[in-house]
Amino acid sequence: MSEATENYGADKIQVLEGLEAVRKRPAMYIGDISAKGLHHLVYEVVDNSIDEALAGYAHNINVVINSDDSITVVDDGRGIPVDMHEKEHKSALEVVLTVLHAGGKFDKSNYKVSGGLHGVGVSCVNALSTYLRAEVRRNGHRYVQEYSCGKPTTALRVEGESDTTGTTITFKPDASIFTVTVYDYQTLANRLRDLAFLNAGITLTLTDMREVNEQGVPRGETFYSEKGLREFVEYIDSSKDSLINDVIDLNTERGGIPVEVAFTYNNSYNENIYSFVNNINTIEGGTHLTGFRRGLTLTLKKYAEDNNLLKNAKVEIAAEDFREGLTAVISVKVLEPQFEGQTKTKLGNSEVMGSVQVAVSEALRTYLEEHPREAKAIVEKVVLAAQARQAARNAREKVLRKSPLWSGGLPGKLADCSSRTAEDCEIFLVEGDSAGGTAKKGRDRQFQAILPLRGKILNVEKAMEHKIFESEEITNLFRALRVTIGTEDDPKAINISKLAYHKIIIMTDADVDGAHIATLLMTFFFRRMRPVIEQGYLYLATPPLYKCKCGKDEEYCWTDPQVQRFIDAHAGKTTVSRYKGLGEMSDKELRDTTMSPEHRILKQVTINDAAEADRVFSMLMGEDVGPRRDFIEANATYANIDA
Ligand code: 0RA
Repeated sequence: MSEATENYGADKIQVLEGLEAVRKRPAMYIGDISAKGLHHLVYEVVDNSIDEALAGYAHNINVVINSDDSITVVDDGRGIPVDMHEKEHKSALEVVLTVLHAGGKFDKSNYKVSGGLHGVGVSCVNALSTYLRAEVRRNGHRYVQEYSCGKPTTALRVEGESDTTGTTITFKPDASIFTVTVYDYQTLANRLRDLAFLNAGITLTLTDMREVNEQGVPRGETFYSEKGLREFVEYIDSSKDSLINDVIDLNTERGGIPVEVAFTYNNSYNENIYSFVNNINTIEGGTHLTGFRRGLTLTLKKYAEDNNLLKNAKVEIAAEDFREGLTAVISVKVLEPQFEGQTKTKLGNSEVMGSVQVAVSEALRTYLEEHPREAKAIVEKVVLAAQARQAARNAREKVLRKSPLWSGGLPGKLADCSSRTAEDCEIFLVEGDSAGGTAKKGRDRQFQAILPLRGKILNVEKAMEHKIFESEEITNLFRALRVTIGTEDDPKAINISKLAYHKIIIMTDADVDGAHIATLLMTFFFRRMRPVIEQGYLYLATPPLYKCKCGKDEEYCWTDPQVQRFIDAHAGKTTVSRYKGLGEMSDKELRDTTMSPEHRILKQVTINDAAEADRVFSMLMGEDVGPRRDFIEANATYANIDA
């Protein structure tokens, strides 16, 4: 191709079009424009620094949430090159920041294995930010360039000297694009913690300048792991009762694919496997997960048979029995990953399956041979799981014979709505019969259904499988939602295809008991109906805490500053009454504040980090009181709980 001026012009237009396209259809590049996409911008920038660390050059990555909700990411790598890029007639830095997918162009070493979910690069972050400032420390200088909406607003300039190297990117997400522009500390902390475990030896810090204490110290944390996945597994299981007091781990390369795995067994009934490809959480699993499962099952089975440990089992052992109480983290690095599935988080590369299976089989076989006591404990747990599965099947069949879930038999306490279009329908799970009665009067019966729940539901974190089918509150819940559980080959399989409501709203009192009931219900959905959460159907209602009154003027308030604003805005005598229970409200008040779509505030329950959610639920619902109290105290100011 010739380098004629028209061509140069055409090139330039194409470059502009690239980033314009990102601004026009941001969701195509970063997934969505809600809180998820907003946080994704940070991951995109951090991933570039992680790559620099994996290449062996950066050791520290600092993320700062600035007081205006802009973000600064600092690393101590080599610094993004600033020399002129011949074809583009601009600096390499500018190409990285303004050309889509430009990241790979410079890296001859092929080290780029980390990468955001969409792997779109830092140019997308630039396109979606009203302001971006890049500082590069390199060649003894400190270079700076600024941008707005993806376009440079200044030339690259030397601001001073530097005796260190590295890159600092500050960006302010465009509020005209994102529906949410406030960063959530915990969401970023969870991701940085994962990254620290997944990339042993790198130090990551998070600092929140929006929350500075009286001593002038901002909220913050440092994440560092020396042993990587082994410590990740220990962290996830920290509130669980361990079965073997050991983490089995491996870090190897098979068929050119780096494979890292760590796993252990605890005394719970849950299977807990987290898998990552190039540091991306593959929520839908894929070939690496299948390889792990096969390696685990075949190796354990062979060991048990060879050592004559199954002779007293008297039940058939299924693949899932080998995974009860298992906690595992799998991390592979794949050069050209193929992502499939609904959310593009399922690894498709078939060659990965064998690599993981062989690596796991070898490491596990060695472990079992060298640890006969632990091996025996694991096999005994597997046999117990098989027996419990059989008992659960019997209990389920007994319940279903009495009143089949599929017969359309709805629980007597359910006040159903008239619409049959699930997308339009809502069900309120209400604490107590009295609040249930108020809610029935206050609802719009066209699309709102009410199911009152008596007191505290079964804690599924501690209960055995068969207890779940014997609990009336829980079977009522399954029936009301029209969700069925268990098939011939998978007793835990959940079928939500006939789910009658696309909003399931937990409505409890704004006090400690209410919070406990909401947590029990969330635990239940998390452990037993996770697809309901994953598809965005689970919500928490937020009843107001106060009612302010001055003459005829009335206002419901949720926070102290809101109350103060009401008082400040009214010259006369104002009365502030405090609502504690839903039962204290009239049906009209409950409708106007908490139930009607026009006025209510619903909080959607999401799982942005399943490993952290698992750890928190195990801790909140487990036996150990100490960590639970610490957690509630640490989070009381962030949650709206009236403790
Ligand atoms: C390509 C080449 C080189 C550095 C980087 C990329 C780089 C990118 C980012 C993004 C954030 N932090 C970063 N640090 C480095 C260096 C090539 C060389 O020095 O030879």
